Amino acid sequence: MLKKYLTAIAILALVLMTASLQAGDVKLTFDHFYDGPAVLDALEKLHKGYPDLTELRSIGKSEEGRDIWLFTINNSATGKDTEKPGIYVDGTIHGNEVQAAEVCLYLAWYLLDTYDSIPVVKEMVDKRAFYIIPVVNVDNRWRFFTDPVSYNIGRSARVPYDDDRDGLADEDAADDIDGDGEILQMRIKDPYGGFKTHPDDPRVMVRTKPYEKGEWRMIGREGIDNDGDGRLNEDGPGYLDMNRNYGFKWQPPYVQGGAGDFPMSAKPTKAVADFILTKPNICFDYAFHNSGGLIVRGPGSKLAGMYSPRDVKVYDFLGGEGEKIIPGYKYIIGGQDMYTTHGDFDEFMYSNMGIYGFVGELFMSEQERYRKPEDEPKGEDDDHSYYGGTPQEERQKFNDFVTQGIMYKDWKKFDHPQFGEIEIGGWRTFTTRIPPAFMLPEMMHRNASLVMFTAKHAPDVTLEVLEVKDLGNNLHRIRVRASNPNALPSLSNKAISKEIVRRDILKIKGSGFEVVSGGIVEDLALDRISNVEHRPWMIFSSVPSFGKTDVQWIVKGKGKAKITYDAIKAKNQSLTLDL
Ligand SMILES: [Ca+2]
Ligand SMILES: [Ca+2]
Ligand SMILES: [Ca+2]
Ligand SMILES: [Ca+2]
Ligand SMILES: [Zn+2]
Repeated sequence: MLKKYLTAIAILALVLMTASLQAGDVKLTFDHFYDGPAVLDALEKLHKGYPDLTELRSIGKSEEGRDIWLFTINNSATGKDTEKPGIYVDGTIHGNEVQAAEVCLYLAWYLLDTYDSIPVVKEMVDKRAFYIIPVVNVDNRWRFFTDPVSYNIGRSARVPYDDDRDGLADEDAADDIDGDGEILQMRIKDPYGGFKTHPDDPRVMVRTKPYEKGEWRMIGREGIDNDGDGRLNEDGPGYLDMNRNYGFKWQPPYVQGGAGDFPMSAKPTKAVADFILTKPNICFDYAFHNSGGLIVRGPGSKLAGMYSPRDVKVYDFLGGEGEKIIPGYKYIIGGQDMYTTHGDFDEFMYSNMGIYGFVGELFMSEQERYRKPEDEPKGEDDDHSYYGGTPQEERQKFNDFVTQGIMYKDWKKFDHPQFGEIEIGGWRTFTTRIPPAFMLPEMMHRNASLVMFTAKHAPDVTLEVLEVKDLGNNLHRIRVRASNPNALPSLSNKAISKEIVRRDILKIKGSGFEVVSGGIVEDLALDRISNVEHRPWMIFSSVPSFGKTDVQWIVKGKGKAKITYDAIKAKNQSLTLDL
């Protein structure tokens, strides 16, 4: 009777356990943007829905006192997070690059929602730890939804900074002078202003030829000269660019704009770096930004030097596959194909921490086209006449016929306190670096899929016995192989060469025998061994990308031997054998 009762309890417990892991329990939709409170609400829902697989905690506070939320996905039933390869993913270090947070939320939701239904996802969640920070710049992403802003306002941390060195900090930001809740553009009638109205579309201005008289002058972002210094909007909140504030070869603001007063001076920068230091198992990171449709790797500057060919091979494999997973995105080298950056997160992760990583530049303006592929025009990237190679009048057609005109605000007269009669209008806040909401789901799924692809390629090391050979005289030769079928090695070449992380340890232990020698098998066929000089039972090494490391021990005596593989960034393994 008691037995029956206990069985019933066990079954009930099992039912309750599986109930908390039921897929599809948490309904999140991805056809819109999540504002500040909605991001936290989504994370809380996911945590509540999958308490056994997730953890939600704050890693610190921002300048304005907002929490920076870390969402960890780890199945504790299959081990502690730090015992598994870790994948770090973040978004929105630049507060205006909002959709980066949605990609992070989507990734978290997808991994949990399909845990039961897609075997590959279950395996990935069971074997990896995911550390996801959807919003690093919590202050300015929050404000992107509450304050009047434009698509290019809010990149900075909320650290006051005197940009124009007049002794005042943040005294002249852009202003929503017409009170419509957005910061748009201002133009004023001026025959010498360099722009004229497009003959087919009065919203569009085109540059005048040098000998031509024009009609308009662009006066910049909506605003007034708040401090009366004769300059407009010259000193908005910040500027401290957290992605120039990290510690690897940090350069002062006169070399690197936005670098801040010293490395890690912004609170979120420091909080993220401190967190990374607590998770040495992280083997790959993905940081989402906009825009450009890019998969970017370092080096970001010449100061970082060349990356080793071994590491470049790993990057090239993942980046090459990434271009197929996200059609249209290009895999590039930041400092070479884009522009030089000092003190960025990606370089910190690779050069200081020895961790591979990509920057994902979301959004391709080319997708907002209104033409047939054979009619591709060739334009330069000029905000006024062209954007992303697309003439502005074509972009307007996309706006009119594909988004029903919500992307653009028509020019409207306004009496400016300093300029007199002007006009305000232009591309609205959720455009230009941000896609219309209907284009979000595919972008999120494909980018999350590339993260999952790299996660699958985290090191999975297995041990096998190649040989136990009786050499006579009570001696045995043991050869063991540690192999890795995935693209990420157990340690990057950077981590090994700079001794950032201790190497993997292959160890033989037991009683009744003595380890006479031990070493790495350089060539199995030629019997070429690099023997270790001291403590031959313990061999420091690593397991390469798509490869193996063979080790050999010669032992004297008999008994049971336990062979272990102990790694920082791969799961530990062990096997036993009888001698
Ligand atoms: Ca100032
Ligand atoms: Ca406005
Ligand atoms: Ca000023
Ligand atoms: Ca001013
Ligand atoms: Zn960015």
